[in-house]
Amino acid sequence: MLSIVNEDKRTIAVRYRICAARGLDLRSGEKHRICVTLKPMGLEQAREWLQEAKAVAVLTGAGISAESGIPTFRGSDGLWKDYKPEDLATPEAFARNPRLVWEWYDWRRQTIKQGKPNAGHAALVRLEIQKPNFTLITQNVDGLHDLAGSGRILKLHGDIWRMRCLSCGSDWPDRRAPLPKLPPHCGCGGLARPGVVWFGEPLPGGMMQEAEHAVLESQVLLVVGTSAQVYPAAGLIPLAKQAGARVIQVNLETTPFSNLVDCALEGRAGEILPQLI
Ligand code: BJW
Ligand code: ZN
Repeated sequence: MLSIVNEDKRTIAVRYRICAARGLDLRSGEKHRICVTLKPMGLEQAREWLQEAKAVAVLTGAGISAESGIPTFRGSDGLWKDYKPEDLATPEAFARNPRLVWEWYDWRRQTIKQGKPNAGHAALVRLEIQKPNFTLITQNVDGLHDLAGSGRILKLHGDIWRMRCLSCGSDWPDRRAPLPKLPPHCGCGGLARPGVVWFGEPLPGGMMQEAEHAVLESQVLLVVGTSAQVYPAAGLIPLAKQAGARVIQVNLETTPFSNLVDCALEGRAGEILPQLI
């Protein structure tokens, strides 16, 4: 708590401004954030572009679900801080030790199950209703866009709530968390794997082409909460620029495309998206 005893009015005013810039509320102590009053630069312009556009594509990443309590992958609190992708998110890792990989996915399914869609997911549902031509492309496997009520979703990296049999190839939904037995098996006796896309695996058939098609016909691409480091998903951003679309990025941090996009809004998706839409 900052002390304001014996300080003149001007000093107090300056302290308020510093606290406001850091997202802190001096009156109620440092821990209370006053996010609603902070408007990122360019928000009005971005809102106008979105309002005018008839065709809009949205690309989301783990950051949109962070405010629902679901860990992201990269960054100081990300999953890759404690786990190596090559130990858990590759077909080789699964072949080596399916039980270990399933333990990680079972833990993540339990975490995700506790999360609810947030104001960012809800804003994208409103945007879908407003636009005659709208495509939601997500790298997320958590299913929160479905729970929020989004319609058609291009899930580039699959769905953690689906399973696939390595023997007969059938795939089915399963929302149990925790799973009763690890690793899970198919009715045919074959070993089941999570219905997600690991490094080195192709994306679901035809889905990337659908995503590219949507981006190419959009006037605006809204990119939310992705570090834009994983391909081919990240390639949609320069593709949109090449095709002449406006690109609006919403992220807590800068990304490799911050200088390329038309507007990079820095802040939380759950706070910025409701102001934008
Ligand atoms: C907030 C926020 C808040 C926080 N508000 N913001 C070209 C160049 C180089 C490499 C390649 C290339 N093409 C392919 C590759 C290889 C590879 C790749 O990209 N590697 C790079 C890492 C170097 N790609 C692949 O292997 C892909 N497959 C492929 O290309 O196949 C080709 C092929 C063809 C034919 C036959 C065989 C193969 C597959 C990629 C699969 C990625 N899988 C994962 C795991 C999914 C399953 C699971 O969940 O376990 O997908 S990895 C992980 O990263 C996950 C994510 O979807 C993906 C992207 O992460 P995302 O969403 O960007 O999250 P973060 O954590 O990185 O970022 C979060 C962001 O949010 C941060 O910026 C924060 O600041 C921000 N944020 N809170 C707003 N509140
Ligand atoms: Zn089977």
